[in-house]
Formats: sequence, structure tokens, C-alpha cells
Amino acid sequence: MKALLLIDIQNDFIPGGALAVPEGDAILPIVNALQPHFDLVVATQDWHPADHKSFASQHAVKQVFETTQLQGLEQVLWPDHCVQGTPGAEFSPALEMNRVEAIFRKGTDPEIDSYSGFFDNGHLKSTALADYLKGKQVTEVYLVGLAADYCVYFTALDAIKEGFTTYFIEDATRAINADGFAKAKADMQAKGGRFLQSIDILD
Ligand code: VGL
Ligand code: ZN
Repeated sequence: MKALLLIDIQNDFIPGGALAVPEGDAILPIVNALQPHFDLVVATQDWHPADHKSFASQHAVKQVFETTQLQGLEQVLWPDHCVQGTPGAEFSPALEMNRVEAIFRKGTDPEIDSYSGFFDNGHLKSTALADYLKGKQVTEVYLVGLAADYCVYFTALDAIKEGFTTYFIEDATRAINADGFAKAKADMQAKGGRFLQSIDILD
């Protein structure tokens, strides 16, 4: 079975949002067109408490996009984003949600960030996404969403580690930083990730 994973397609990651990914809205028609081509569609949702430690606002003397240490890991400090219950945390109103069978929330622990849809950044706690997919006989996962160089990237790495054949649909993602994405892509390819364009599935 093939699953399409919609990663963090939320208002705060779309132009106008608190942590807008350049051209993030350009993926919406592509993601909607792709959905009927899959056996299963699942979404992840970045879902932070207001005092999440990945927010620069929670650290004295730190600026947005600087880094710090959190739980022994390097942490980029983000603008406040995807705060539970706020409009920025909602899925884009332009995203088709009727086919989405399940939503996996992440980033709920204030002490640690969670880029991957499978695990927190320290790999301490699972979201149960892998078990859910395996329970549905999924062997191939296809990734779309935001941001290509953070949450889609880290979800891809964990999908590979979990044994899924992992496809990254490049034109259905956008990155926060182009150089960061170039490195992420090389890393994913080295680890067995496969890269596709939406046309390869839609035609
Ligand atoms: C993301 C930074 C912080 C993402 C989430 O969805 O890529 N990036 N939180
Ligand atoms: Zn976040």
C-alpha cells in the first residue's frame, strides 16, 4: 500500500503566516491533485504549546533564527508558530482534508522540538505514525508539504529508518532555505530516499 503524507501544511508556514515558507502556497493545488492517487492519506500537524522552547520568545537575549542547545541538541530558535488552538496552527483552508484518514500532532512537549512526523528530535518518543502505517500494510510513503529542509526532510529520514520505501515529491514541497535543502537532498539520496516530481504520478 502507498501512503501520501501531508507534512505541516498549516497557515503559519504559508505566506502571511508566522514562519512563512517562500512559495509555500504553490504546493496546494499539486497536493490536492495527488491525493486521489494514493491508498491512504495522512497529515501531520505542528502543534506547540505557547511556551514551547523552540520559540526565540522563550529565551532571553536570543534572536529569531539563532541557535541554542536544547536537550543536548542544536536547536534553531523560531518565531512563535503553530500554537495550539490558534489560526496559524490550522491546516490551510485551501488544503483538501476529506481524504485525510488520520492526523498526527507533534511538537507538543514544550521541552523538545519535533521536526519528524515519527519521533521528536531526540528520538525519545514516537508519535505512533510508523505503527499506524505498518498496521495498514503501507510499504511506500510519499512525502509532500512544508518545510522541505526541516519537517519533510526529518520525516523522510525516519521513514527510511523505519523501512518504508520513501519518495520525496519535490515540486510538492518548498524549503525555508535553498542551501539547507541542497544538503538535505544529498543526505536523503545517500540514505536511499527517492526523488520524484508530481507529474511522474499524475500523468
Ligand atoms: C517546521 C520549523 C519549526 C516545519 C516546524 O514544519 O518544517 N519548521 N517547526
Ligand atoms: Zn514547529
